[in-house]
Order: sequence, then structure tokens, then C-alpha cells
Amino acid sequence: MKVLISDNLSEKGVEIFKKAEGLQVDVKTGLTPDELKAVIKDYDGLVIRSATKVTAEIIQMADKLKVVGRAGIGLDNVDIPAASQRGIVVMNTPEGNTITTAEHTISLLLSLARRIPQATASLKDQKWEKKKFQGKEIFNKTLGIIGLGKIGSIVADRAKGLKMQVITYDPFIQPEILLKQGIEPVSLEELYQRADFITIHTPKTKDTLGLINAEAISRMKDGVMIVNCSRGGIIDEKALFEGLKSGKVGGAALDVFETEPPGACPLLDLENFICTPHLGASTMEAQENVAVAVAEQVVDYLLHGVIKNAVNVPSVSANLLERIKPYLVLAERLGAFQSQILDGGMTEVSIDYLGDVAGYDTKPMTVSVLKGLLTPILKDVVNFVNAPILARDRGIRVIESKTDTADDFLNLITLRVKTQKMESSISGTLFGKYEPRIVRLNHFRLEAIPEGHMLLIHNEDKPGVIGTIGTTLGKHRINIERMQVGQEKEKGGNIILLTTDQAVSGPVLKELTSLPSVKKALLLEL
Ligand code: 9EZ
Repeated sequence: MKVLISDNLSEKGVEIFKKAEGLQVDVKTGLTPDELKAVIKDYDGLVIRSATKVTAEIIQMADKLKVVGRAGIGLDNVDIPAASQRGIVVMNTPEGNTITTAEHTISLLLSLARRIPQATASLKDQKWEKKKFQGKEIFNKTLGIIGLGKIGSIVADRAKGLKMQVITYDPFIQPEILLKQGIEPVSLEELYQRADFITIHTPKTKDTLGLINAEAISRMKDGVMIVNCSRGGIIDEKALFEGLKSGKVGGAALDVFETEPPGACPLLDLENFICTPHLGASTMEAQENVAVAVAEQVVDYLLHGVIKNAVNVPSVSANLLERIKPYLVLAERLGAFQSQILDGGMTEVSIDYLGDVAGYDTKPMTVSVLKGLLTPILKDVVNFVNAPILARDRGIRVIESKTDTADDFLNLITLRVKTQKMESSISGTLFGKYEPRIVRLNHFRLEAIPEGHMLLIHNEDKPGVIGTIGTTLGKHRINIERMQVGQEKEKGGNIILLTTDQAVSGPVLKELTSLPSVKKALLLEL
């Protein structure tokens, strides 16, 4: 079998392929899309970092391809649905560069406090400006960490070693878990009020995009210093510019930008702004870690059929997979749907398997539910191996039960989730052998295909409401493909579930929400 490495991969990873008996490896970097298209048909495995774009067009030509391995986390450059459709396993290596990124954060924090980049530039310019570059100690200062996943936790640990006071905000981790780690959980408001330094370690999601905007900055301490080594766009660059210019923000360090490279970004002209060109994961150690991990994973899959860290296939034998795949799809969709309508961090997930489905090994289905639940909030780091671990790390209790009969359905999966603020339940079944359907959402009975761009609207039960919704969407040239309406008697309202032909943008969603009879509108991507 043949493996193509199409991006620069640390030599230690290449060595693992060379030593693997039965595999032939080619390293061809810098291929154009057309060149890749021409050669891909010969390969069983493809190993990439972030440069190679694995588009549907490439996948179309990849007659033998069984696995795409990404050395690193981000999978923006892989068309995962297209790969799934052809049965190609897509893997990443979510653990390999956490320490490196955390260390970069600490480096930028200290560089900000002591203005090391500016002082270096000054001295190289033959100046000796001791007064100008008086810095700040970080000892006993308060560090506010937003997002306490793998990287945020390591930053917290290192900062405590430097004797900082660490406070954190993470809406998806139970406070007890943070307290056990010796970290003080606070509200976002309190974090803004108390932190001398703020660092962000969340993925980019609909909740975190533009999180640090002008309004957020206005609530922070005067002279606050801000670091971002997570994703570009979580800090609004224009708001940051204004904050730095007025002195409200004492300093800022970015490793990531709204667009990369940032081009003629005005931040680059500010004296109290420092930056690096997305170097968070760029160390020899991290690149070796991810190269070795991806090589081992791809070899294990091609030679032994063992799937690890796959984002589109659960880690079960091919034989079992064949039989339970439709249930796995259903389970993941139920989780993804539920996750996007929840408010607050999950505390408990209980899954009931009823009817035929209860006759199978349901563990992989539970993993699929958890992957579906966590992916909208944690994005690329979630895969079919770590989903249960990520749930446990966040203090989420998982309960499974089985019942032989399912009343009206031959098979039914019911998912109940509790958060700090609410409870919600959703049920789904398979129509025929393969077709997933949502048949119940809380008290609402329906028959919806969990697929594509969806809108969930709560509205007052009055004539004409559906018309105004249709008109609003139509005005923006958004087509409604499917619609389900149900009554929520106990709340005196209706609930409408729509599938649209394209994603509804933020402004259009606002317009819908401001319609007189619409109480709430939520976007769902499945
Ligand atoms: C942080 C978040 C959401 C957030 C999102 C995710 C870990 N994490 N934290 C601040 N995935 C809203 C405000």
C-alpha cells in the first residue's frame, strides 16, 4: 500500500512510515491542486498538515484512498462530509501541541509585561531607553483564563508556578471540576472586572466569535493586558485597536488574526501591540509529537484496521460498524441537535435505547451522542476516541439504559440532557433501515430529517406568523426546504422547525427574532 505525505512532516514521522512493512511512502510537498489530483489515485493514505487542501474534487479522484491523517488539530482544509461519503477515515492528533501552545501564551504574557519585543527593537536601533521600558511584575497579579480545556489548564498550571492568581471562565465545565484543580471559577463579568491579564483558550464557535468586543473591553480593568493564542476573530481587532489606542488596554499580544496573514492591519502600527505569525504550535517538539502520532495512527489503520482519533468514524470493528452505522449517525445527529439548543453547561446526559437498537452493543452509540454533543462547543478537538474523556473532564455524568420495547416505534433513542439552567429531551428513530428522523423534541411530536441548515423557532400561536417568517427569509433569498409545526400547549406557543437551503446569517436571525410573534429563534447546523 502507498502513502503520500503532501505537507512538511517532521522526519520522525516519515521514518515510521519507512519502517512499516507493507507500506511505501512518498514525500511530495508543494503540489498544486491539479498535481495532487493527478497523483492521488495511486494512494491508500494521505498525510497532511494545514497546507494541502483535501477538497471534494481531490476526494473524487482518490480511488484507493482509505485514510487522511492530519498532523495537528485543525481540519478546515479537509472536506469531511465528502471523505465520509467515500468511506475515507479522517484522523487528527488533538493532543500533540497543547504544551507548546500553552508555553507560547506564557512567553507572550511575559513579553507584554516587560515589553521585550519593543525593547529589543529599540536597542537594535542603537538606543538605550531604560526609563521608557519599565515593565510590570506578574507576581500576585490576576490572570483571567477564558476556556479551561487542555491548553487553558496548562496555562493555569504554569501561571500558578509564576505565583499569579488564576481565575477562569468556562461555561462548559462544572465548577467543582475547576475547584478540584485549585482554580477559581468566576462569571465572565467578574473575570473582566478582576483580571490584570486575560488570555483566551476557546475554539472559534458562534458563541466566541467577537467575544472580546468594545463592550467587553469597556468592562475590563484599565490597563488590562490581553493575549490570544487560540483562534483569530475571537478578539474584534477594531475594538482592540481602539482599546490600545486610548490606553484602556495596556497591551495586547496576538498569535492569531482575523485573516492570516493580516496584511495592512492597523494594530501592527501600535507601540503597545506585539505579535507572532501563528507560532503557537511551532516547536520542534510539537511538530515531532504530531508527526509521530499521525504516522502511528495511519500505519495502525492501513495495516491493522485500528481506528484512532478519527473524526468521522467510531473506533469499532468494521464488522460491527457495518451493522450499527445508521444508529451511530442517528446518535451523533441527536447529540449535535440537542447541543445547539441547550443553554448552560451540561451536567448530566442520559440516553435510553429502546426496541431493536437495545439488542446491539450501544457503547459506540453513546460515544457518538457525546461526540455530537461536544463538537458544536469544542470543535476539532473532539473525536470518537476522546469524546467520553472530554465529557468526564467537564464533569458531565453519562447514564445509559436499555428497554426492549419502544411503544410506537421499532427502535428509539431518547437523549435527555440537564444543564445548570435547563433540561431538554430529544428522541430519534430510524425509518426503514437507514433514515434518521427526530420524532420528539420535549413535548413536541414531529418527523424531521436531522440534516443541513436548520432553524428552530418558538413563536406565539397566532395566525399569520408562519407567513411573516417565510417572507423574511424570502426577502433574503433563503429558501425553505422543509417545515414542521407543532404546538407547545403548556407554553401557549408554537414551535417551528425549518430546513433552509443555505445558512441563515446573524443579521437575518436578528430580524427573525425581532418579528412581533417570534419569541426565540435558534440556528442549527447538522
Ligand atoms: C467562552 C465560551 C463561550 C466558551 C466556548 C467554549 C470552552 N469554551 N468557552 C466565553 N467552547 C462564551 C463565552
